[in-house]
Parts: sequence; structure tokens; C-alpha cells
Amino acid sequence: MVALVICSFLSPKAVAASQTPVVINGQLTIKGTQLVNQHGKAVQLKGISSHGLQWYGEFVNKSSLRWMRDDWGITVFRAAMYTADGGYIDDPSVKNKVKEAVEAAKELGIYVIIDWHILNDGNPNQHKDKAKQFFKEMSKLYGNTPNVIYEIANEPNGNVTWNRDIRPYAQEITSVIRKNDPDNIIIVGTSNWSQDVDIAAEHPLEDDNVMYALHFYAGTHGQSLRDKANTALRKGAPLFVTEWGTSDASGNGGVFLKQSQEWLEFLDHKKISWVNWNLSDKQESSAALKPSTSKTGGWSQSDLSLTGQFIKKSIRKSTHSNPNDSDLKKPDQNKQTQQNSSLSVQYKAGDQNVNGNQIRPQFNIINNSKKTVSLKDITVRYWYKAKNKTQHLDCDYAQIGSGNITHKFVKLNHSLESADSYLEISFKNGALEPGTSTGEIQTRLHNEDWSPYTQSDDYSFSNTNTFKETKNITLYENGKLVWGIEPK
Ligand code: IDC
Repeated sequence: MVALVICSFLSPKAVAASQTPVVINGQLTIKGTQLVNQHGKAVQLKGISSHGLQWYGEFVNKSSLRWMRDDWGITVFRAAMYTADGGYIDDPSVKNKVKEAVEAAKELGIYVIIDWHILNDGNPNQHKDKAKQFFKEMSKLYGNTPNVIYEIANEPNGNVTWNRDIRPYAQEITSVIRKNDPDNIIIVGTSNWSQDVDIAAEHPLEDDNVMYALHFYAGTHGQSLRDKANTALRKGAPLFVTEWGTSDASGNGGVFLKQSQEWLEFLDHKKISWVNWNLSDKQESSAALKPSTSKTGGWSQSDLSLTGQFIKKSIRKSTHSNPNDSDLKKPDQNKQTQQNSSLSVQYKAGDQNVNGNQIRPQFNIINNSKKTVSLKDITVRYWYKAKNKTQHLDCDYAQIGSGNITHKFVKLNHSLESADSYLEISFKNGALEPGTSTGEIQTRLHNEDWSPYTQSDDYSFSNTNTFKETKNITLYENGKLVWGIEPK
């Protein structure tokens, strides 16, 4: 009994089998330039890559992946199988690690990228026949598994061009994969270490479910590479950042967290999926773990390098699938475990002015369940301090129609440190089909006398300018709390 208690204390709460990223999102496809889930809804996967499996394969196992799913909120893992440098070409048995990663991902319900990691062997055609054999085998094994994503050439480099070398290679490999796997996503590396996405975009592949790899290292690459990404997107090329580092391009200068943050905001804005380099305890700044840490998860904050701490925080902030996640000011773990999170609330602050005379919460309510939810049955509460002043609300915009929104202000019987009132939003009619959301609901509150608020420690406020799930805004179905945590 004692052991049990200790265990549950140390382990993050497991993602329920019915709520894994793959159960929620299922088969991925491309719509325009966007990766979408089985319901056609945009998805942005976030996770981490192994280091070279021939060197740091021991960190890749079900237990470490489970830990990162539950504690970090990863939705995708990349198994980086180097071809050269002691990798697959020298030692084909390293493929067993890839299989182990895929099997673990299947059991855990996360996505997994099978990465043919060319690097010093910069021309993908150098080992084309081996690549064909390998992807034939992988697609035969996993063609029916929605978890799998194929990355067929990590970083073409040297004297290779898209049209002459990479595209023909990708056509051949894609046709091998498609014989066994009609629909899983295939990601193709681009020239110049997967930076020339704009060039690939000019002459894309014909397959509907192909994406192009964009790689960056925050200490080396900045706005000019983002410009290339924008050009590629404008030309219609779907992008996936299958590798990026907080360091410079060597894997070991920095860390550059400010520049990393700038990149992540760009990727969030464009809803581009990303995978960070790397999961290892190597003494290099891009490694997420400090030297000599456990190989099977269970990592405390002090086991994580600056990179690891940053990556964990960045993933947790936005993961939809992990009920543990959110930037809670006053978490109450007990209540959290009671909830079924098939409905959830995303929030963003309409402006970043914490001391202004208006509060501008914006909401998006998501139905991740399998049933249609009637909006009449739903209410949302935004908890804050009104300080006994009469409150007014305007709904500036709602995708479902601002005329559909009603509201009331409720003063709490006992004021709390972070809230003395809540704004309650409800709806006149309409329904949320499975896998859909209300879209933006933009509201604006002000005091009757237009005096300023002090929002910084309001329970539901957070200074976030992109939509993120938050448990500090509560949601009720027929009066029953189904999402979030009330303040205490
Ligand atoms: C780096 C590793 C480093 C290793 C080196 C050579 O971090 O420990 O010694 O490879 O194998 C990439 C590659 C990725 C590199 C990384 C950092 O895809 O394999 O890892 N990087 O240099 N492209 C740009 C940077």
C-alpha cells in the first residue's frame, strides 16, 4: 500500500486509453498546407527526436515514451535512424530500435516518425536501394497503423538539388511505401539540410499526403529561414519541422531560448508540427537530459537540461491530449482526475494590457467526444475580480454568431484571492458536432465607471496571445463541471 501511494505520487497521471493523441486524432491527412485529423480539424503535433539510435538508442523504450507522453505531453516521437556513422548501413540491427519505438507508440497512442537519417551521406540516392528495402518492410508492417509517419531523407546536403536528386528519389520511395500504405504521411527532406522548402514548393510531389521537412537551429537560423517557410506555404507546400534545436547548428552552442521562443510562436501561429532535437544525456546543449540520467523516464526537473526544461514546458503548455497539462496558477490535482475531458476550453487574451479598463477574454470550445453536444446545455465561467463594481459585457465577434451568446455576472458569496466573481457565458441554440469547435468567441468586459482592472492575478487570466487550453476557465454541461478547475 505504501509503495502504491509513493508510486502514484511520483508518476504523472497517465493519459486515459480513450484519450490518447491517436484515439483523438486518428488518421492524419493534409488539407491545403495543414496537417488535419480524422475529423478534418487542424492538428499540431509536438514532441522530441531520439539522438542517433546507434549511440543513444537506450533512451528509446516504452517506459521513456510513456513518461514523455504523460509528463511532457508529447504527441509525436521521432526515431532517428542514422544511415552512415555506424548506423543502419553498417549495422542493420539498429532497425530493431525503430520497431521498438513504433510498437511503443502504438501501445501509447502517440504518433511516431520513422526517420531515415542521412547526414554525412548527403545524397539520398547514395543508399537508395537500401532505403527502398527498408521502407518496403516498414510500410508492410505498419501500413495499417495510423500512428506512423515516414521521413524518407533527413537532410539532403552537399551537391544535391531538389529537381535532379531529391525529388526523383522521393518519387521512388513514395511509390514503394504506397504499395503497402495508401495514406500515412510521408515527409521529404529538402536541399541544404532541409532548409530549401521554398525550392521544393516550386516542384512538389504529386502524392496527396506528402509534407516537406523544415529544419532549424535557433542559434544559427532566424527570420530569413522563416521567410523561406512563408514562401513555401504561400506556394502550397505543407511543412513539418521534424528537427529543430535550441542550440546552434552544431548541436552544442548556446542555448538560445529567446530565439527558440520566437520560432515556436511562429510555428504555433502557422500550426506547424515540430519535433525537437534531441532525447539523450550527451554533454551537448541540444540534449534534453543531463549526463547520467535514467534511460527510462521518471525525470525530475533537475534531471532536465535547460533545453529539456524548455521543451517540456513548451509542449505542456499546448498539448490537447494531456489532461495534466495547463499553466495552472492554483492547481487542484484531485479534481482534475475526476474529469472526462471530452469537452475543453481554449483561451486567449484579446490584448496584453493587464491594467487596462477592459478585459478581453476570447474563448473556443472544443468537442473532442464522439457525441453531438447541444450548446444550450453548455456554460462557461471566466473567474476574475470585479471588486464590487457593476459589470458590462460586449461580444465583439463569435463565429457561431454573437447574437447566440448570452451572459450573466455572478458575485461569489466568499471572495477568493484570485476571484470574487465570474462571467458566465451561455448559448441560445446550436450544436457542436464531434471533433468540431465553436470557433472564436471574442468578449470584452468593462466596469460601469470605466475604471481600470488589475488582471495579473485574476484566476482565469493569462497573458497568452494564441489560443491555448486552460483549466482556469471552467465549463459545465447541464450544470455539471466537465472541464477545468474552479478556484478555491
Ligand atoms: C548532431 C548531434 C551530435 C553528433 C552530430 C554528428 O547532436 O551529437 O555528433 O550530429 O552525428 C542536424 C542533424 C543532426 C545533428 C544536429 C546538430 O540532423 O543529426 O546532430 N543537426 O548538429 N542537422 C542540423 C543540425
